[in-house]
Amino acid sequence: MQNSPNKNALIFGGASGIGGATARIMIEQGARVTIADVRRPSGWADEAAQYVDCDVRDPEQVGNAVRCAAAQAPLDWLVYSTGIQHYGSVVSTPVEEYDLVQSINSRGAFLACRAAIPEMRNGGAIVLVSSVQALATQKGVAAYAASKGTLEALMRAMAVDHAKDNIRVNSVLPGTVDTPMVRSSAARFGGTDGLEQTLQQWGDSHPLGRVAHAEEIANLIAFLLSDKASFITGASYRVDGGLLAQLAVRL
Ligand code: BMA
Repeated sequence: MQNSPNKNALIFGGASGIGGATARIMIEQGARVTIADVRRPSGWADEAAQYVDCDVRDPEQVGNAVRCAAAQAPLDWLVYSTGIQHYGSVVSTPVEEYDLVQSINSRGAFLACRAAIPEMRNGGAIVLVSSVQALATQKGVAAYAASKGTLEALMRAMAVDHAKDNIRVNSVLPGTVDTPMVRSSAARFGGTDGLEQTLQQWGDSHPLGRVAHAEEIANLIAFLLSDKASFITGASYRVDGGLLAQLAVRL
């Protein structure tokens, strides 16, 4: 499906998970794809995408990733899908851990957009991968929820500031998705043996009765980036299997 042959895309966190699924779709569409991540994608994207080693905590490395992506053509699409999850309340979260979650989940998005927007010389589109936890949350994820709330506010601010540059900025709010991040969380709670069972339990809390596949989020990201979404900016979209539509009250 070569319907975006001339697009130049940069995906932070594009080696796996939601970012990885997004990279695959873009490659299939014929876009030029750069993946910025701390680890190489395993196998599939080796030839199809340019890989840049990038720790999003470091402005230099983020700037380098943007420079590599924009070296041959202006940037059209930016996806920020880098994220980690830590558990704890405000009281039990060590300050260093709070800072770490913020710097990877939201400060990195600030750095990425700060470097990338000036390279979107023909306009473009940005999608930030947030979470339903920007809107409603569960116990013990204070730092993570705060970082995702920050992403939402950042998304709106950039949409307003850069509409004049013909740059659209939106976010997606996934529920529970089968990604390496969620699998490592599930292993923490269910142990390696109970991992699948824990994932299923988490899936059960979504009205559709399962966790999402990363592609189901990536499809929305691809739409929001595409010209089909040309009048959409400053908006966030839940992809959560009905999770936030449901009250916990049981009849
Ligand atoms: C995601 C992650 C998952 C969680 C889901 C729904 O962003 O935090 O671990 O299951 O939200 O709360």
